[in-house]
Amino acid sequence: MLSERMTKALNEQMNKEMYSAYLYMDMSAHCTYSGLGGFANWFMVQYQEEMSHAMKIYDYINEQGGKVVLNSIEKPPGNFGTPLEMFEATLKHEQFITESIHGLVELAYEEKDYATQIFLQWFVTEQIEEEANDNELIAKLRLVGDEGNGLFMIDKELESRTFNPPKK
Ligand code: OFO
Repeated sequence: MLSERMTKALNEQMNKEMYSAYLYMDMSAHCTYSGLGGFANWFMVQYQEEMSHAMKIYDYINEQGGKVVLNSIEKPPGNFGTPLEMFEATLKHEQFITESIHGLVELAYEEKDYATQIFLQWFVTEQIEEEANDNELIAKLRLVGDEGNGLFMIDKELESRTFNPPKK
């Protein structure tokens, strides 16, 4: 059973995950428009991942007998700049999400909510991966700079990313 405070916090986190999905969907559109199909694919897979994160929380609130509350989703900023700037913005956003997840874990400890503590472990691990992926791409993009060939090669590499739905 979830406390009122925990239900509210989980609903807020679900909204943040929906915003992440919306943000990456917009970034994907920006990359398609800029002729960067591989980057567009990467961000579209990221969109799918974020939707699955939101749904994981949605299912958990329901399973625990809580009330899912949907709120409006903020508009993404829209002007994304170069691929390097996009990944720097992505990392910054994921660091914000990591902090938010850690805040939820602290609340679960404070409330002695053992079920939610276990539930959140998946998200703690996932955030390590999310930030590592962004850091790796930032390093590669810094290496190639604005050089067309290098960007083209990274774009090719990102074409192969596929979405693997998380296990229940
Ligand atoms: Fe859901 O991990 Fe990114 O935001």
